[in-house]
This record gives sequence, C-alpha cells and structure tokens, in this order.
Amino acid sequence: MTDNAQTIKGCIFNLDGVIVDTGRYHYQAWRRLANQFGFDYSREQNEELKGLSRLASLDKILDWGGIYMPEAEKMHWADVKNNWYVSLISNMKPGEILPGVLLFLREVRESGLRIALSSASQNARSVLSSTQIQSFFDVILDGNEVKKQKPDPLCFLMAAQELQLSPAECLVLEESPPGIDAALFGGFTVIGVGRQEDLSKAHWVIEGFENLHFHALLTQLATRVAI
Ligand code: B16
Repeated sequence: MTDNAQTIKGCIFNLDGVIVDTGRYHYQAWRRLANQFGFDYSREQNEELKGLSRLASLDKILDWGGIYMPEAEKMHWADVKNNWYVSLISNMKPGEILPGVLLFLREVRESGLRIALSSASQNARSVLSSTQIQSFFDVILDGNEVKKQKPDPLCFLMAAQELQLSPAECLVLEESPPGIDAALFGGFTVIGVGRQEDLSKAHWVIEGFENLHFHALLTQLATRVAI
C-alpha cells in the first residue's frame, strides 16, 4: 500500500446494488403499478431509477407511460408501491447479501476504518435488519434523514461528518451514475460498483466484491488517484 492509500480512514457504502440487490424488488413493485396503469417497462429502463428518490422514480415511470397525474395523487400511488415493496423486502434473508460483501466489510473493519451506510431509501434500515447486516455500520443514513437527492452530495457529506472524517479521508462505494456524481461533487474518492460503461466517471470501477480484497483495491486505486 502507498502512503496515499493510507489517508483513507472510512468507507461509505450505498445499499441498493452494492450490499444487496433491492433493485429487483423495486422493479417488481413499480412494474406492478405500471401494469395497473396499463403499460409495462423493461428491467433495462429500471436501471435508470437506481439512486433516485421514490417520487422521482414515479415521475420517470409516469413519463414512460405517458401519464399525467396531480401531485396529491402521486403521493397516493407512491404509498401503494411502497406497501408492495415493504412486503417484498420483509422476506429478505442474510443469503441475499451480494457475494463477497461480508468478507470485504470484515477486512475494512479489521483495517481499523470506520464504516457508514448512505442510502436514498427510506426503507434502508428494514433491509439491513432483514439481512442482519446492520452491526457492521458505525453510521446509518437513509432517505428519512437526507432530504436532498443525488447528485446533490449531501447524503455523503452527512455520512462523512457523522464518521468525523473529511471527504478526502473517505471512499464512497456506489452503483448509480447520480450517486457517482454526488460523491465527486462532494470531493470524495469513489469506487463504482457495476459496469465500467455505466460508471466511467468513478475513480475506479469494480464488478462486485467477490474475490476482492480491501488492501488490493487500495493499492490499485493509489496507482490511479492522488488521494
Ligand atoms: P424507497 P440506494 C435507492 O436506494 C434506490 O436505488 C432507488 O431505486 C429508490 O427509489 C430509492 O432508494 C428510494 O427508495 O422508495 O425505499 O425510499 O441506491 O440509495 O441505496
């Protein structure tokens, strides 16, 4: 590891697509709503909803369906979708934690770093609880506490503040393009989790955590980034 890599003292993880694939449950619930309105949309389109707030997701879906709706009615349908989503995630199990994540979190912890979870989801705590992973996090911030949506960097800045670290001392691990932008605007070093072609603005991109070791990642990162 280089001296640069040693400046990293904390990791801030996003939830959906990084720790667990909640995206498929969001898709099931949103698709059920779209079907109720008489149209359908693809898994590929659903990728565009990652990192967006609940209401911003609804706006996009209504747009795809060519549907206009007053704001008050949107709140109603967002609640309907959320009830379906909550019922789906209540059955999540620890086995749904994505491959390699637990080992990676352990390595980060054993390296003496502090760990935060920062998610736009107001249901993040339920997901952490169903999958029994909450004890890894020193700080948990969700969509109930952070009111500005990505690409605003507030969700990561608040997490860093609660970790008592500066953005330069934190790595953000994030799977959505608006989340990558948010981390960059906030002055963080950001690891994209997903496909290189979608996340090319990140300082480094990984496909996932399987067979990934924390110190190897820091060493690779230090060849690329002045942190
Ligand atoms: P909720 P993240 C985000 O989670 C999801 O990526 C996004 O699809 C969802 O709309 C948003 O949470 C709000 O979720 O409806 O449960 O409050 O990626 O920030 O972990």
